[in-house]
Amino acid sequence: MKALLLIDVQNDFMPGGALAVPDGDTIVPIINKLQHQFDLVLATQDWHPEGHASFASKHGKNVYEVIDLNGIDQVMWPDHCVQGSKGADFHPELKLDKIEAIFRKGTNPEIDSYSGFYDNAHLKSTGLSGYLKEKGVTDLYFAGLAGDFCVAFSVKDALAEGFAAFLIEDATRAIDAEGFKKAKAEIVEKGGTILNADEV
Ligand code: VGL
Ligand code: ZN
Repeated sequence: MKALLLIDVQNDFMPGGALAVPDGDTIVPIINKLQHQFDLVLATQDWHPEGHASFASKHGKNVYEVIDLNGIDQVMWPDHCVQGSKGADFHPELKLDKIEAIFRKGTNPEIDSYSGFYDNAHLKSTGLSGYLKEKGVTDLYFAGLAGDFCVAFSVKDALAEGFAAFLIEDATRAIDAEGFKKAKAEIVEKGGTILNADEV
């Protein structure tokens, strides 16, 4: 059974948003067209409390600086996807009618969570893996933002959880091209597949 997991298709990751991914909005029509090809469509939502530990403003740091946060490298992000804010909403054009469940992440104020499965220290599960297994999902397809962060981390966790994982490259955009290239190589090395929407 194959499922589509939409990662963080939220206003703050769109052009004009707080943590804009270049051309992030161009994936929305592609994702909308893709949805009917899947038995199950799910989404993640980055959902941070105010003053989250990943926010540069919290530490008086410069944005995009990397700090050590409890032993883990943490990029200092602009304040983004604050719970209940307009920036945390899904893109207004994203079709929502097929999305059966939304997994929120980044809610713990002390730790970031790029993956839809686990926080960055792999301490706490969102329950996504168990949900998918109960539904009988074997093949998991990924689209959304950002390719080099939350999408890549989710794909790698999916592979580690035993799912066949497929990254739909033209239905994602990255913050940093070089980082995304590295992430894709890692995904392929771990047994994942990179493909385009017309190959789904
Ligand atoms: C993301 C940075 C911080 C993402 C979320 O969705 O890729 N990136 N929070
Ligand atoms: Zn975030």
